[in-house]
Amino acid sequence: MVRKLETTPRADGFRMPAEFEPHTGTWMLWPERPDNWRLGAKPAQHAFAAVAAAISEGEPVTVGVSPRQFANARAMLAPQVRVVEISNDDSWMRDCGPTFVVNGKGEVRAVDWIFNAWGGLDGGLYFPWDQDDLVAAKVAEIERVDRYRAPIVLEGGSIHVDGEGTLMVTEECLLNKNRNPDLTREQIEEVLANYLNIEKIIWLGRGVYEDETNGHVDNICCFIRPGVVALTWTDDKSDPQYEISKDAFDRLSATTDAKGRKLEIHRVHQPDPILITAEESGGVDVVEGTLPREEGMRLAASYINFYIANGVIVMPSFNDPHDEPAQKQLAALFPDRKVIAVPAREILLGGGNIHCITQQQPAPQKAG
Ligand code: KQY
Repeated sequence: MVRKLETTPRADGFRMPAEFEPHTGTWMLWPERPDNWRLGAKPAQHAFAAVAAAISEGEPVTVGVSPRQFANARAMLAPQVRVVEISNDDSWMRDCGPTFVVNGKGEVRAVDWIFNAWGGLDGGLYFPWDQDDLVAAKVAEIERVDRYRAPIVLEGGSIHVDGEGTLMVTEECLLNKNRNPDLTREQIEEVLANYLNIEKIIWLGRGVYEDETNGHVDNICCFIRPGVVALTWTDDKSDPQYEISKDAFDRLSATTDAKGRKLEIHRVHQPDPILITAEESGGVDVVEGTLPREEGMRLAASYINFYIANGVIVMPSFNDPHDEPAQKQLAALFPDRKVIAVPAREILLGGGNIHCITQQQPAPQKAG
């Protein structure tokens, strides 16, 4: 039996492990909605399939697919990728999927946050989102893991943990009035402490410039290992991203993590500004209530939106001069993993990137 639990992970001795800890596998969803993905999502589907194939070099991958797209996804995805039917409103498993938690006794559970499509009726990205909000529960059922339904609106892309008690978030997202308008910062912190079992929260200010998620942390900064972070950066002081990244750098420099360590900060230079072309804009269906994709809009491109899997790092590339230096930098930061760059412009055009479309299922852990 899969239980819906009324306690909290902290009370039960569970914690969210870091992404760089061992995984059982990765979950993804399959893109199809034509008001977010151009040309009926076909170019995005090829990009998602390339991401799934790259991750599957290191661990099992499961892709949830609507009934309409099951046969097509099965045909397009590599044979080693498992395909299961999961209805959804769009394909952002990081955000609507479960946050898995583990204890030291070999048990894994799921945290199922309330999902409101990045802001509900106050700036959210589409309506309705009821199928997305069921995804975490469905994954928990498939995996036969017990589930906590957390009492706040939150997306997985808005949190990063180091696995040793530290959580990193942005004020722009977590304190946005379109997520939990009735809760104070302190009340949100208490829920996070109880559901992730963390001791210390590092609050950054804003996320990447023009990020439609209201500044998810996973696009601007992430943990490489405990005590070490990577931050998106630009040397161009006239770029609006400069001030945002500088503020994050200053906050990170001034703080310590849950274990009292000063952070080692690695700056990863962003790609040159990426704008939506007329052709790309013209390929997206116009639907009222969905964020428009207009020619000339700047996309929130960042190399930080990479995914850490067993043995591999899957990073976005943009056909940009900064691609190669970023790949070399990640290879140096993760000497024991193979860094695979996947062309990701088609994912970026949908509003996120590789980290946003993936969700790790950690391996069970036994202490001692
Ligand atoms: O970046 C993400 N985590 C999700 C972006 C959602 C975009 C919806 N159009």
